[in-house]
Amino acid sequence: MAWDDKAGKIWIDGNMVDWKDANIHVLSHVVHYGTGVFEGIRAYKNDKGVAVFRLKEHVQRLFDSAKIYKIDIPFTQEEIEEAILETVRVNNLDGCYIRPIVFRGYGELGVNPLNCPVNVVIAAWEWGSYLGEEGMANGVDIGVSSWRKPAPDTFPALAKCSANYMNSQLAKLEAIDNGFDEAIMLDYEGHVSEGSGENIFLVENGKLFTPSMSSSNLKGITRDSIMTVARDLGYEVVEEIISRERLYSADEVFFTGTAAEVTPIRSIDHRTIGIGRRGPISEKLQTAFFDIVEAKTEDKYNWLSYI
Ligand code: PPE
Repeated sequence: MAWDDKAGKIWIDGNMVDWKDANIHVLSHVVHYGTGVFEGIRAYKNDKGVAVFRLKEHVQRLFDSAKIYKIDIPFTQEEIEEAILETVRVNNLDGCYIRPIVFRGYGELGVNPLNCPVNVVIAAWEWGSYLGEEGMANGVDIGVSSWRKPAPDTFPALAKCSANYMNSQLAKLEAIDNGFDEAIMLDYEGHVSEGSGENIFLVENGKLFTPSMSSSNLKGITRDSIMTVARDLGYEVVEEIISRERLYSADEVFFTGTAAEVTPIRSIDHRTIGIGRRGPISEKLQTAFFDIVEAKTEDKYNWLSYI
């Protein structure tokens, strides 16, 4: 197991706990029913220090996810923001991935969650390229999953909740079985939604397209960042319903996500996309993204919170 001898501290309900002692009861509500909402955030080391990327937006989404499931977080947003910075600080981490999770803990079992306490945990660790260094430079191979995203009146896509990721896992497992790096999922109507843990963009004739929020996708913070950067660079960005076959004929396709950052896609369902490796616009946006987090350009959108 990769984490067998892991050291470090994990923030639990206001206290720093040793990594190895950060345990919960096996009958916690979250273990049985997936009763958790979480975030994935990255921090980057640059010449000015260690900076957490879009901290406020991630914490806001965490609170929004919790509200959907009537989970009252027993801390303020400011307290959670500070706890996230503190977790990175005490672990002496440079570039890292941060995982805040709010869940229903140990109380009683039964679908009704209301008699279980709400626990808050923040962990951080080093996490390299999500789909591999090689994929960042040359692109990854993906397949459209036979598993669809849930309809809007089933699992709300705007909530980043633990249970949603059982659906993502079906797609990811199928992708691995088929020799792909990652899956792309369609929504309940058969339109392009997103990857198992990423949003998706297409480039057609120099214009960017991404599925609108009506396609059961997560409102990705990297998606928003790339739309902002792209528009600033003079590209038109369109959010609309996207049919599957447009993926095949696009000039470029790429994933965005906290873990995946900006990952180009070189093939979909064994069809070569564009030039068969990272395309010029994907590269430009990837560079613009890393220039911001690595403080090579001015943080003009105020996206960095230094620890
Ligand atoms: N869609 C899904 C389903 C998703 O899980 C993520 C993030 C995104 C889109 C992109 O959202 P954002 O990170 O705000 O740009 N996936 C997280 C979890 C990955 C994991 O394997 O765990 C992440 O990237 O942190």
